[in-house]
Amino acid sequence: MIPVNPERFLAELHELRRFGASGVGKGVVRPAYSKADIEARQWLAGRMKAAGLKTHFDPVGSLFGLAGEKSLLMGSHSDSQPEGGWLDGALGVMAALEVARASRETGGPPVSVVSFQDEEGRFGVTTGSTVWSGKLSLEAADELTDRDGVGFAEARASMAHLTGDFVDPAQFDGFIEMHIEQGPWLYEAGESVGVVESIVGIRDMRITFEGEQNHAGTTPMHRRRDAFQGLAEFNARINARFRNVVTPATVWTIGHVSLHPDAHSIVPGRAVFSMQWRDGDAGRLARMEEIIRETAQEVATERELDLSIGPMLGLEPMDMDAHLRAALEGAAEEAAPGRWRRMPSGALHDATNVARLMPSAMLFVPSIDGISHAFEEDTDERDLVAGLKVLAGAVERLQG
Ligand code: HGY
Ligand code: MN
Ligand code: MN
Repeated sequence: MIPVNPERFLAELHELRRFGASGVGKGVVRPAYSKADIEARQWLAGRMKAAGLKTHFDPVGSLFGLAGEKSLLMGSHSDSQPEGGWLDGALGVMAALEVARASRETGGPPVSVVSFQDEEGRFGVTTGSTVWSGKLSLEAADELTDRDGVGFAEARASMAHLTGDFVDPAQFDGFIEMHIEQGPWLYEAGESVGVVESIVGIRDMRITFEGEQNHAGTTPMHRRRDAFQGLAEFNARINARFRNVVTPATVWTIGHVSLHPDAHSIVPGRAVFSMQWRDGDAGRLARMEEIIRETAQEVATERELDLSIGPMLGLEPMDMDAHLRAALEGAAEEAAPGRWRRMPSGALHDATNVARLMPSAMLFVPSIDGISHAFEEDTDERDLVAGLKVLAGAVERLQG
């Protein structure tokens, strides 16, 4: 097997979490294009170079470590959520680097490494790999803004001194991404490896209700055009209407809400909120979209609110490649006999976008208590090392 070096891998993984360390547990604050993100990418480029890879930043700041010949691509992302864990994305990047380096050191198969930019969607949904895979043009991406109104073009300009052209995907013959599960199932079952069968689809949009800002003391309830009340009514109605459409695996989230002017004594005139939903079936996502649009319009009409709905971003449900999966399954059986499973991914990953370009697969390791997108995110280091060995074993099998 490719002789990976677990101590070196773990040491670098801990070094990476220094960039944007939150000071709470092992958490990080490393959103795309933040100072911490750019510094982390420059550090990562140094480690890739030291491993003998040719480094290249593409126009949006995704960082590649290229083997310089037809190679398997492995990696994930190194940007984080506004409050992120130390492993989400980072694990896949550092595991890929360790396998690529150990393989290179021992004359093994060529492996290239990638850290995609803005997988966490500060500006959209897996923005860097969505652009790289051609699903979103750079021009269209440049129109995106984050929740504070910062434009993607403006943000990525902060890396302009580092970036070059897009990397040609034809030099890769497949993609494998190692990632934490970010859910409870492996951890609760006491298993250490998950081989992903498919990744759910996602839809994401920003919705705005505009009413009338007014005095919270003198404005009678029946005369208000209260944007928050519109949001509250909308939320109650979609929860009721989704009941006969969804399954226990379907999820939907209003994770961002901004009320204007956000004051105790003022009836909110504007409510801007994110509406995100995910499911493994594209038809169900479409039916939920209809309910969302119809219900928003219905509430706006009833409450004399103006409604505006931003562009809908999304990715389709994606099956993982059977051949790559078989290599992961064989390696998992060898490294963790009886302690692995096939499973779906409820989280989105860059692998969804890369799978449109080449055969792709994913490998999960457990998340303690199923926690992720929180500073408390963590994984037992023995599971991190087991996952690394499965990754290396799969690369070996693919070469065979
Ligand atoms: O939201 C997701 O599924 C991913 O972690 N960005
Ligand atoms: Mn991730
Ligand atoms: Mn994430």
